[in-house]
Amino acid sequence: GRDEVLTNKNSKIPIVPWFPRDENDVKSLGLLMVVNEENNQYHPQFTDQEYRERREQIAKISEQHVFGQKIPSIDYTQQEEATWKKIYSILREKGNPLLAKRYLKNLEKIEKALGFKYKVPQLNDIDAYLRAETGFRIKATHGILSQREFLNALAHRVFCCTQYIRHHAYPEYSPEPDLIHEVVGHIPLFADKEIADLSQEIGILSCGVEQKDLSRLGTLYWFTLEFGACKENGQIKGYGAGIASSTGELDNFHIANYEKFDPFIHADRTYPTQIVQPTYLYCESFDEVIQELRMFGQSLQKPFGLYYDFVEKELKATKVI
Ligand code: NLE
Ligand code: FE2
Repeated sequence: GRDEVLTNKNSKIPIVPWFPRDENDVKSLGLLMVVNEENNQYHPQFTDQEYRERREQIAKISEQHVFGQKIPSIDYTQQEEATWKKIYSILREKGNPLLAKRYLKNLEKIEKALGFKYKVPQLNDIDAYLRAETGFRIKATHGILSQREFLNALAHRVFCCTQYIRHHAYPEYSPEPDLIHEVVGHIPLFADKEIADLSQEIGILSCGVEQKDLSRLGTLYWFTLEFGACKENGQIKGYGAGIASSTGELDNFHIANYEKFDPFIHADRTYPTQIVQPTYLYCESFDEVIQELRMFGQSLQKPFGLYYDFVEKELKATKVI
């Protein structure tokens, strides 16, 4: 049975950290949220009290979303609508020459379907779009999650997604994920079948893994799906969500350093989370990104293998040592 995989039969002590096994477990994700202590003290997003109150108001609504039920709509203010419109059009303009084709192609498709140019999209509509395209689903959350929860959710093809919008006075760069980052950055990637599958694979690897390897997986997620680049016709293009969602990051992308991605080296590298990236890691092609991450995944030691059962919608163990 289920418990035997997770617990030592004699002692009933879990042999691996808890992870969501089924749809019901997914509902409880987001409760461990840890506050990022590195928060940039000078950014208006953390210093403006009026902004903080509005952010909390939306975060409360998101927190109450029960996975599987309709995601609550947010009545965005005129100022929030204006921030979205302004930054969206700049992102499109600056992103076009710098971002990977497979990202741009998906963004254009969603943009048309959901009218990104004209208004702030609602998560419930995006959820419906993603479900139809790749079977990815959205769970609304109130802020940045622990690495474990965020990655574990991916194992169930669930993307935990914030709904508040970055500060209007400095929309070029948000020091924490916000709706613009999630929607403009991540959604086009989850709408891509291969990237959706890769995300789920990383998620499955993260389930039950010990803390050190979890943090290495989180770092690799950062250097690929958040800030990764790959060559396209000999030129390095960005495909990571954090590049695509920030005009500050796009401006930096021209002048930053590039290094060839090697998961066995870069899994232990540190990176800034409150300022633009000093270095972007690239692969020769997107296929190479997938291959490299798979190779790394195979090197991880876990007491059992896991696969996702699409019919029963739960994770099942393959081998128990
Ligand atoms: N720095 C990103 C942006 O401005 O869109 C958000 C945080 C990404 C981890
Ligand atoms: Fe992100």
